[in-house]
Formats: sequence, structure tokens, C-alpha cells
Amino acid sequence: MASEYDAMWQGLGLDLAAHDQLLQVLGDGYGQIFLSQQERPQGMEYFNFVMSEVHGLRIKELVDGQAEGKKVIGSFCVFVPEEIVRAADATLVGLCTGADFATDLVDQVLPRNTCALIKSAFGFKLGKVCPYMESADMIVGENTCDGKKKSYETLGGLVPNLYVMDLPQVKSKEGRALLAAEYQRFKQAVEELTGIEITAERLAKGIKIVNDKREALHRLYKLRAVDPAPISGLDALLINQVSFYDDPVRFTASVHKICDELEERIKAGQGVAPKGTPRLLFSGCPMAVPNWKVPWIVESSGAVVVGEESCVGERGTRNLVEPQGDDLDSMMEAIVERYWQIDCAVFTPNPEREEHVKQMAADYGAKGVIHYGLQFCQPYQMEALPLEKKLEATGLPVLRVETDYSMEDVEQLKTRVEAFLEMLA
Ligand code: BJ8
Repeated sequence: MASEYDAMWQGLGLDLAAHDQLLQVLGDGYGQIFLSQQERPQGMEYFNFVMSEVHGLRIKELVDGQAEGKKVIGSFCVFVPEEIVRAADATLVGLCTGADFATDLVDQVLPRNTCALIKSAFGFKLGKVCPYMESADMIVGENTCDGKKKSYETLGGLVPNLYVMDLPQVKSKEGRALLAAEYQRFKQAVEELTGIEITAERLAKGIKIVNDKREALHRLYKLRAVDPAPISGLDALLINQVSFYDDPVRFTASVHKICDELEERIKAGQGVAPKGTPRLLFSGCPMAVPNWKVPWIVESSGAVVVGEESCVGERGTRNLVEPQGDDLDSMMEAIVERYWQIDCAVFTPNPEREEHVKQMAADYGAKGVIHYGLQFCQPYQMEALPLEKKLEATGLPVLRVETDYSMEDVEQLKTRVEAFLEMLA
């Protein structure tokens, strides 16, 4: 089907037929999962619009910006500091994807036992269907899990602009020094890419934009603590997913707008499900767009998801950057301090994550936790068992789910989720 964006997509090197097919599947899935929900807040219309234009208008904005000299940087991880990118008037976009594509081509370059998230990014590249990857002026790969860091060696041969960021895996003094050094190196790389020197004034502006975005999401998270829940877990997840693509200032305003509406709903005692509906917390691997499978199964089984202990969720947005001074060094130090606290499972040991899950369950009134692990994701799978034992010892039941992006296990997962909900009742 012809689109007003065909010429732009072609210019980016997309395979139009394959891309059409992807958009069709995406649109159908979105309609079935999101638009069929009852009692959706009106403010979700903005996010519907963003999703309908996620490969269209948003890409046009980025491409138009590039014509004026603005750069686009793609990333696969919440350790890439958006503040530094913003300080150079560039845009950071997420490149993780949540759907299988071109799997036959992916199987030729990656082992079969690679997690779906990595395979998906490669599928979108090899299938030529990701306008974000194709429009990026720089792609940042970060050394986190083994799958990611080794796959970047292959990705480096597929894209001309891969920048590899090294990251620590132990929260030691040396690990922190590595993070600080890598953020300095990244700042320099961004300056070289954009031709803009990142001054204290610029960095302060970048910090403010990103802090504002996080604060808006914190406000949304707090409102989800109310019973009846004023917004579904699916819609809240979607907002988190959109945060990786949308213009941050516009996104922040839209999140505040929906929060105003949710506050009114709360005052009126209105929710997306009746008071007393079982409340669950997700914990584990990130769910990149359009990975909606398990939340959809959970919410269509009669529960409501009230929080995500995930990088597409609170792990990705917890804490603000709070500089102690207004000079460049203080700001860079505050950036390091904020990201240093991310409790990704690639760190060993990683005790903060357990505390955060407990805290979130208490704050949001969750009666149980769904541990979401992608197949072949060793860091999160390895943490799942001890985490489950510790949470269950405190009376918080856990359902451990191991899945991928296929729909083959939907019925089986549904049966397990229903049994879990019965147990919670
Ligand atoms: S900070 S969670 S975004 S690394 S699912 S690719 S871990 S095998 S995504 Fe992540 Fe940064 Fe950590 Fe967050 Fe590997 Fe697991 Fe795949 Fe994963």
C-alpha cells in the first residue's frame, strides 16, 4: 500500500514491501491489544497517534532535523546517557525491538540460542525495516551481557557507524572509574559527531530535559499505586516504550496531561478494572515495542499490572541527575552517579534489584510478581531463581516466565497465569 512516506523510507534504504508487511502486522496487533481495552484514558489518544506515526512522522522529524545539521544516535541500553546527547542538540532513539523479523537471515549470523531481543535488532537490520537504525548517524553498542557485546562484533560489519561503549560489571571503585571514563569518551565522540562543544550551560539544559521526562514518568508510576488502577499496565508500558522514540519535551507534556486526567479519575473512583482486581508487578528483561505479549495475557486474564521493574519501566527511569555544582565536572559526576545506580542483571553481585522489587511491590500494592525472562538471557534467568526464593520468603508469590517473541506459547502461558491468579485469590 502506497504511503506518503515511501520516498523517505526508500531514501533510507528500507525494503518497502517487507516494511509494509511489518506495519500491517504492527497495526493489527495494536488494534487487537490496545484499542480493544475498556475505560482507556482519553490521553492515550496521543500515544495512539505516536504509535501510528512511529515509522512515519517521527522519522520525518528526525530526517528534517538532520537536514538542518542535527544528529540522531541510536542505542540498545539505558546506560547510554541521553543528557550528553541532548546537550549537543542531538536525539537519542532506542533501537531494541520486540518482534521477530527476517529470522532466516538472522540465523545465518547469530547462534540460535541468542535472546529474542538481540535477534530482533539484527532481524530489523537485515530485513531492512528499521528507519531508526537506518537514519542513525551513530549506533552505540554497549558491553553488557555476553550476547550483546559479542553480537556487536558482527553488527560492526553490518553498519558503518557503530560506537562501542565499555561498561563495568562489578560495582567497585574501579568499575565506577571505568563508567566515568567511558562517559567522558562518549561526550567527546558526541562532540566530534555533532561539531558542538558540550559546555556546562548545554549540559545543564540536557540534564533538565531528561530529568523532566523522568519526573513525568515518576508521577505516572505513583498514580498507578491507587486501587482501582486508573490506567492499564499495557497502556503504562506503551508510554514507557514511546519514551524511547518521541521528542522528550513533547513526551513530557503528554505524560503530564494524561496524569492530570488520571488524577481526576482517581478522585471520581474510576479505574480500568474494579477495585480489588489482582495487582501484579513485572520484573525482568526489558519489553521493547511491540513486545506486548505477556502483559496482554496477564491483563486479559483478569489482573492489572501496576509496575515494571525493567529497563522499559522503573529500572530505566529511577533517580534523577542531581549535580552538586554548575560546572561541567560536577554535572558529569552527577550523570555517572545516577547511571551507576542502575541495577541491571549484568552486574555481579546485584543485590539492589531485590530491594527494588520488594519496594515496588509494597509501594504499588502488588500481590504477586511475574518474573519475565527472555529465553537464553542468562543474566536475568540466573537472577530469577534466587530472587524468587527471596521474594517468596517474604510472602510475595512469583511466577517465573521464560519466553520469546513467538506466539506459540500463548495458550500455555495463559494457563499458567490463570493458575497463578487463582492461587493469589
Ligand atoms: S541496563 S537490562 S537495557 S543491558 S535480554 S540483550 S540482558 S540476553 S537488555 Fe539491558 Fe542495558 Fe541491562 Fe537494561 Fe542480554 Fe538478556 Fe538479551 Fe538483554
